[in-house]
Amino acid sequence: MKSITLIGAPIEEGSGRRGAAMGPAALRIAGIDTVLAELGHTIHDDGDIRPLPARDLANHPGANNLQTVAAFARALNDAVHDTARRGHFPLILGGDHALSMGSVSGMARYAQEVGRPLFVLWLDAHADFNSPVTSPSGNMHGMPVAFFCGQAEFAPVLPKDRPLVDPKRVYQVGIRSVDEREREEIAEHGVNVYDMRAIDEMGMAQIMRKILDEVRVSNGLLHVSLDVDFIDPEIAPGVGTTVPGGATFREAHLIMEMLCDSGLVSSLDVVELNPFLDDRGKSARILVELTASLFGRRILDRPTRSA
Ligand code: HAR
Ligand code: MN
Ligand code: MN
Ligand code: MN
Repeated sequence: MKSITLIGAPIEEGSGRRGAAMGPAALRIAGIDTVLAELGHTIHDDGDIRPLPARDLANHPGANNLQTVAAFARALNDAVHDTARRGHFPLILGGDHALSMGSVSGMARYAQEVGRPLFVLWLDAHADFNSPVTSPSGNMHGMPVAFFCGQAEFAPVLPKDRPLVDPKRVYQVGIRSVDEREREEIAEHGVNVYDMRAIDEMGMAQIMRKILDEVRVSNGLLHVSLDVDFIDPEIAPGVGTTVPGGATFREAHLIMEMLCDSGLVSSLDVVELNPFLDDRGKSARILVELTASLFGRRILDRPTRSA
């Protein structure tokens, strides 16, 4: 059983619209703490994080709301790192995906301290590998992966000498919307991308076994970042950037159960939920269900068959 610390990150300034700041509240209302407690875990809810002002940063034409985004990144970088060091599992309730600039950087710091490599499983329709130079929108929720890999160093958001994530240890699954220049960046830096076609051709189980094997042989930590738009918008409409053709309910559950069985997951972000766009709490409830599966809820008392 785990000690899980919930960290709310009500940020919406990284996305181009309002609403994601209500995400942490919606996840709590959907019962994320109760569900995890019922599975036998100990839950600590640290409430919503207080962003530290980032008035030292100048406005940047290619990075919308930089000061606010940086404020959340700084606060989360510290909170997630401290949580992991206390031996707790950080569960970050978003908030738009720009928050992963901070959460993943905090875990990278922790991983370095314990001498283990950090892997990232990025479940998303988008690659989020833009920088202020390549981004077509300037929205920073499209930039966190480039940021924590050290490929978007345009302003001192976090210390330059912080531990970075090796892009070759980033595994993206569910991808179906990538910008022109983002595509080149991903290829250049060796990010592992399993797009929807790969899922259709290989099947989710085979992809997950490959990824989990890589983490296991390296004795790595695995940070999971779950963007609502990874899931098909028919079943999870509560997100600002829906892309058709997403993961099914069954595929998403399979991932979570395999992650649980692996015992490798060190930290989790649940991001991009926009309750203002949701259909009667449907998306919030699905996210809570998926989180429960990652933390041990299962239908039958048997592990997923391997190989
Ligand atoms: N790639 C587009 C951009 O940079 C859209 C990014 C949208 N990102 C998210 N998170 N919603 O995955 O503007
Ligand atoms: Mn995303
Ligand atoms: Mn997305
Ligand atoms: Mn580059």
